[in-house]
Amino acid sequence: MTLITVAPTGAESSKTDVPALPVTLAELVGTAQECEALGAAVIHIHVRDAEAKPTLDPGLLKATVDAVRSETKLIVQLSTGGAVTDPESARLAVVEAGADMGSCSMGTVNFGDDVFMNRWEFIVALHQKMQDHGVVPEYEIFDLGHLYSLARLLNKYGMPAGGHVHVDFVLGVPGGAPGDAETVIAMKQAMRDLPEGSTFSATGVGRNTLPVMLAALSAGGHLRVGMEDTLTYAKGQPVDGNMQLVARAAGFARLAQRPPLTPAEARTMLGIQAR
Ligand code: KMH
Ligand code: ZN
Repeated sequence: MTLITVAPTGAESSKTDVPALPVTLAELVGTAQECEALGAAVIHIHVRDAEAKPTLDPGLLKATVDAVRSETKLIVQLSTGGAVTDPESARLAVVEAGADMGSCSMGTVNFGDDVFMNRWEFIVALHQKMQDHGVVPEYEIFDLGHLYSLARLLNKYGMPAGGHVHVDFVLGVPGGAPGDAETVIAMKQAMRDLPEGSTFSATGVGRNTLPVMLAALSAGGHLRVGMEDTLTYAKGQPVDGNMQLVARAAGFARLAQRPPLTPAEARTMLGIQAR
């Protein structure tokens, strides 16, 4: 069975450049419903403000969690990564918005021309705050060393809420690990220091999406897809919407005889309490 996470918006693309990007609450909820119907079980959310700019405004985050909860059964995962410009204090406050899950990036990485900063002390604070609030992390892995940092984190500070470790390989970021089959396998092997039963999903940015998806499926991994990572469906063909990417992932998962997990099944796997 395959866990499909949809990351519909991200913080990097602008609505002007990408009109199909869901940026309003209504657009996000509509996308969530359609992606759930197609096989997504988790939604990784970045919120936008009235000008469609990325924001970590606590009120908007809470309203978004509530709306997606009331209209879908999806597991709601808020991004604590935000945008590269977001301060640590605002990123830590995301944990209080009432989501089921939060992302937890495991190290600093060059991010195109920017730097996505994740100091060790910040990672520890985020991990501990999620433990305190019962928020289940998805550990974001941009490079091989991030897996060794995660093993160190768990050894020193204990298991996450829910008692299950789930990581997401984000591959092909300019500055991070490449998005190819060899890297998926290398990262899977580097999970040997994590607790028994830990699971991984993988996403390839841009043109890396297909090799990473196929490698992850064949290696027993799960999938993250969406317009946060991929804006082109095929060479010269812009993505119509997140639904197209989820439908393709669900199709590949079925072909691999590992059909999509329902949100309820995904809750069991990830150690998230039923609602
Ligand atoms: N927007 C990136 C700077 C996350 O959501 O936790 C960070 C990111 C990772 O997207
Ligand atoms: Zn994100």
